Amino acid sequence: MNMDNNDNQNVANLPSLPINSDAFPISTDFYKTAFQFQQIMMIYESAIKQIETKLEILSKEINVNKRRNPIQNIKTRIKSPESIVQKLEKKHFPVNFDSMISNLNDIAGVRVVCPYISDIYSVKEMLLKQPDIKLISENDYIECPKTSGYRSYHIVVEVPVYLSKTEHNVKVEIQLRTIAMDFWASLEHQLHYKNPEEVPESIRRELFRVAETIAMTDREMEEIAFELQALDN
Ligand code: 0O2
Repeated sequence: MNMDNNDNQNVANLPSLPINSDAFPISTDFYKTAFQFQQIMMIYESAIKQIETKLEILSKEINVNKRRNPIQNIKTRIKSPESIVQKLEKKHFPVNFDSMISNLNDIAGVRVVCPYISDIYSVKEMLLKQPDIKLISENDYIECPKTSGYRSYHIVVEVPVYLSKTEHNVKVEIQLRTIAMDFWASLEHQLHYKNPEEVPESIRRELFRVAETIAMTDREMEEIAFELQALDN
């Protein structure tokens, strides 16, 4: 297959962009900034990969040894440029790369969904035991849920990323939750998390009540799992 021919065809088929190139000149500064941003994001993506692989290995090991999965699924995301700027502005930090790196802990995000509450704590312990993982902060929103009813275990860790010539300690925010907590948080996030002031108090109370019901169900499911485990032993 001739790659050049295909490339030419793609270029010919590109729709014309609704941009006036005189009004938006692509300067050398733009290229430098875009390149720098790309480099930084590549490092954050690598850090996410490291954490994801560590979690997958732990899950595999438990699956082989104990025939069960302590991790239901892992989702990862890099914060969008728009969200980065919004968060820096909201927190009154300067909007530049240095400020972004030192002030934001969740540019790289990993969400770990576990079947049971006890899995959250054991996965977290196993991960934090690893010598190249440094704990920066932790918030137990399971023991102390947020006023919204939100439950999850949050940790911010630093993991080394080795490039060809440099080494970087990169912050990654890890949110660990059960399937039930994830169900609630995902729907609640869509419903109103970004604009809480628009949500009537009655609906907030209702969402809080549902979060409590879900938390109770989580505990009951875990008790059933323990009882069944005891039967096996
Ligand atoms: P998104 O779109 O999910 O990324 P900070 O992270 O700096 O704002 P803090 O207090 O350290 O501040 O963070 P916190 O509250 O420990 O964790 C923030 C993240 O937790 C949020 O990220 C959400 O993902 C999640 N979260 C916190 N509270 C709620 C809640 O009430 N409902 C839901 N659904 N999610 C929540 P972002 O960046 O705000 O949003």
